[in-house]
Amino acid sequence: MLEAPSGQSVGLSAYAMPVAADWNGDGLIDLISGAKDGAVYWFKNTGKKGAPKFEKPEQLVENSEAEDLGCGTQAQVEVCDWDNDGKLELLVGDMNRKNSGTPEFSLHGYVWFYQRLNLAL
Ligand SMILES: [Ca+2]
Ligand SMILES: [Ca+2]
Repeated sequence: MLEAPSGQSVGLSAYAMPVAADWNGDGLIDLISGAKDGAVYWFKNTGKKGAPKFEKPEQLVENSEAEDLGCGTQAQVEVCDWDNDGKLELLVGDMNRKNSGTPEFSLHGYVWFYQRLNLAL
C-alpha cells in the first residue's frame, strides 16, 4: 500500500482506479484516480525519482452529487494530451443508473472529456 509523507495510506473510500501520469509536469509521476462517487483525485508526488511520496489528494473533478453536471459514479480515468497542445486532459468513463420511477432501471456509461485550462499548479 502506498503511503503519504504523513504515513497515512494513499487511497480513496472506495473504487480506486489509479493511472500514473506527470500531471503537473515536474518530472515526477503522480497518481490520478477515479472514485466510486464519480470524483477524480490527483495525488501529487513530492518525493524523488525512485522514491515517490504522495500528498493528500486534490480533487480535479467534483463528484456527481456535488455538481449537477450529469456525470455518474465509478469514475474510470485516462490521462493524455488529447488535443496535442502540451497540456494533459482527463477522459473519464462513468456509470449512470437511470431510474424512471418504477422498479425497473437501466445502466449506461458515458465518456467525459475534461480539458485542462492552465498549468499553474
Ligand atoms: Ca508530477
Ligand atoms: Ca492537451
